[in-house]
Amino acid sequence: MEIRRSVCALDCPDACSLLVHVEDGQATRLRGDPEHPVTRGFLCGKVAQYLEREYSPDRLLYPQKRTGAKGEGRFERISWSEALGTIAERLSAIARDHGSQSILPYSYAGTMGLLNNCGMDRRFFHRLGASRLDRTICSATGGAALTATLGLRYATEPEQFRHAKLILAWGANIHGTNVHLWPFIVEARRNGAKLVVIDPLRTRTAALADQHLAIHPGSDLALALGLMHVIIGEGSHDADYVSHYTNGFDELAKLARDYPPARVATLTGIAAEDIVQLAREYASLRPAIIRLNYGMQRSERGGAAVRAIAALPALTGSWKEVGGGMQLTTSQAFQFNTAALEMPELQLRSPLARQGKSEARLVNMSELGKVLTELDDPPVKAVVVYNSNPAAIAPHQNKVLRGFRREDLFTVVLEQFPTDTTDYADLVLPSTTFLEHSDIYRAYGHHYVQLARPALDPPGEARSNVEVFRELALRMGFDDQCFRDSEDTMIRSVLRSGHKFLEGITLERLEREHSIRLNVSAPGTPFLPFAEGGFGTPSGKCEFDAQTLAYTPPVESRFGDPALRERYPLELVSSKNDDSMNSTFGNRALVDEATSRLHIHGGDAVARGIQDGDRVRVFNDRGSLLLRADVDGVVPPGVVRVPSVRWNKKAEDGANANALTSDRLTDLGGGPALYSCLVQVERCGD
Ligand SMILES: Nc1nc2c(c(=O)[nH]1)N[C@H]1C(S)=C(S)[C@@H](COP(=O)(O)OP(=O)(O)OC[C@H]3O[C@@H](n4cnc5c(=O)[nH]c(N)nc54)[C@H](O)[C@@H]3O)O[C@H]1N2
Ligand SMILES: Nc1nc2c(c(=O)[nH]1)N[C@H]1C(S)=C(S)[C@@H](COP(=O)(O)OP(=O)(O)OC[C@H]3O[C@@H](n4cnc5c(=O)[nH]c(N)nc54)[C@H](O)[C@@H]3O)O[C@H]1N2
Ligand SMILES: [Mo]
Repeated sequence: MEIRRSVCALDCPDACSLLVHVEDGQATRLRGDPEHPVTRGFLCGKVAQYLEREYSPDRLLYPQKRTGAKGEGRFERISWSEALGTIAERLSAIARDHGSQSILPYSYAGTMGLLNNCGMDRRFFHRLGASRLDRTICSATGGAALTATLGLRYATEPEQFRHAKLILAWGANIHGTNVHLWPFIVEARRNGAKLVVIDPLRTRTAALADQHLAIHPGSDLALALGLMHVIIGEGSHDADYVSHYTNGFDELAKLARDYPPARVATLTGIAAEDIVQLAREYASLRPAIIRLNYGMQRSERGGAAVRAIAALPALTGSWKEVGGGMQLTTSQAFQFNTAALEMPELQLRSPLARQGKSEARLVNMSELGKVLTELDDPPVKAVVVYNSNPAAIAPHQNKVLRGFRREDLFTVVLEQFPTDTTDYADLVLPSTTFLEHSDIYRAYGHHYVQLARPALDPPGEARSNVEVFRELALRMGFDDQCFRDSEDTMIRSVLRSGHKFLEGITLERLEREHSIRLNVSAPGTPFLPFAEGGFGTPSGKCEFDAQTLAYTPPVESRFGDPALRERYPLELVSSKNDDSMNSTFGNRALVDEATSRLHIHGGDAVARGIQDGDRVRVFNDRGSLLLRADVDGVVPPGVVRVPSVRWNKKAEDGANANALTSDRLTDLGGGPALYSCLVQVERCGD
């Protein structure tokens, strides 16, 4: 038995360091590296089962071309040579006839590895002059909010949570989606810390907390302003920190005066005394830390909510304390040379240059339905999908699928599995998993750079994204040297940014050490990103910007558009399923079962004649969905939940929660307001 090393590439804050037990070339076991400071020797439920996925009989092994209608999923095997030749020919013809911007890449974070996520693919599409994709589907709203308020998407590291005395999990299902933070919280609680969860749902995390505040979806901005009302009103803010390192305090104090606890209680559904207590504890139980995750920013006012919450640690001076501050994402600390990896300047060698353009148009992935059915000048004529399953994960699914069914759309999908999206492809190319290719990894929940080499051989004829786009570039006749770069050349160039956080981190060192902490602070000392200001905003200060923070409820919410609410009185939260990863693992029966449930409150169920286990129809103007009712105390009155998302093709009605979600954008960053969604539910005979 040999132990090989790898890194979990799934789209998760934890980016775990893995040990792969291999016997006769076959992996027999996956383990979390016990020596990694954040992985700490254990894996989440889904990745512990990853070998089942790795060796699944459903894996795509060969290139295929479509033989049935779009959406039917009937294919026949072809050679790589035929597949790549056809793609090169079709893309060339489409670029010639409709302009290069009629070609659209569509990708997200199926793998977080830089080379396969945003490496050779970016170079290829830039050289082609294709439309650029604005990758907003997940974190754009929160990211834009942090940039506006803090200027840098830096965060308290997970290792410091053990020093906190108060931990707020705010729109963060830590135990479900970020379980490697949990042991640090357990340690803090052993030392007397209190854990408060602010979440509409009684998640795994909420059930394990000291206190659960079941907030109305989309009302976090009001709660943050209510906390400020109490903190500033009682003078428990840190006047010294505020005066040195922030801008706009007087306007913020004025705004907060309009949000007394009684008013905020009505807006949020949280009792006034709980709001006062939380504010007092946040200001006095020191250090206090906020683990914000992306849940709350998938709502119409999510950007302003994140801005207001990100102002709290500056208001109380919590950034000064070890175990204080806030974590939404650590991602920007990975100051890689992404320009060297992605090479946007290749657009100057594309057909765009002949039209006097230095870069292609930017197309928002969260509006894919509109993009495929309405976008003009030029319309999208070809879409190349990789690292994503848009037929399942993109909002306003019926519009998305109408787009994918267009006979005049040429669709290529690089995939490991026969997903809902591959069913619409003209050509499907089999992809390697992270256990089978080289890559370099960042994380969004810790500060370790990691390297992975292939631990296993690819099955059949699967190839990595890097290999496919390299080969396609050659077939298209792109003779630029960068399309001959090896993986190692790409890794070296991405590490060479000159930023002090990466100083001394080389491929050779990664080869020896596998995982290396960024130089965010001296070894053994905590990273305190904003202890002495140092914000990345133009002013260098934390920007409160009170004029952006007045609260209005989302259109699709209990206090939103009254006419809409009349027809669709329930708020749907289609948040993450604990034991899968977006649509990845949707082939598993257990996942399909969990993601086919509608959690509904007892009162709302009785009012509709619904009993636990009944078949129900959930619907709004955008679509309809058949599920099993689960009357189990997970949701408060007025809220329903579908753990997300299942594979449409596994369902009798061929749909999932995104048949209901809207493609309305949030207030910042162009992200999708997935969790601002009104629906109605009815009982449905068997
Ligand atoms: N098990 C598992 N882990 C995952 C994933 C997965 O699918 N499954 N997905 C990965 C990905 S892509 C991401 S981005 C991260 C996301 O990780 P999280 O952000 O933790 O995940 P979400 O489930 O989107 O949202 C977190 C919580 O926010 C709550 N929430 C929803 N609306 C509101 C609101 O208006 N206010 C408040 N306060 N809370 C609200 C939800 O009920 C949910 O419990 O997780 C990653 N990890
Ligand atoms: N209703 C609802 N919708 C949501 C969400 C929600 O909470 N609720 N969450 C949103 C969020 S936060 C996100 S991040 C998106 C996620 O949406 P996606 O990024 O589409 O994520 P997955 O559904 O996990 O699909 C990733 C696909 O990439 C493939 N893949 C993995 N590695 C590779 C590789 O190396 N090469 C290739 N070619 N393919 C690979 C996997 O097989 C998988 O099918 O969904 C969004 N949609
Ligand atoms: Mo995400």
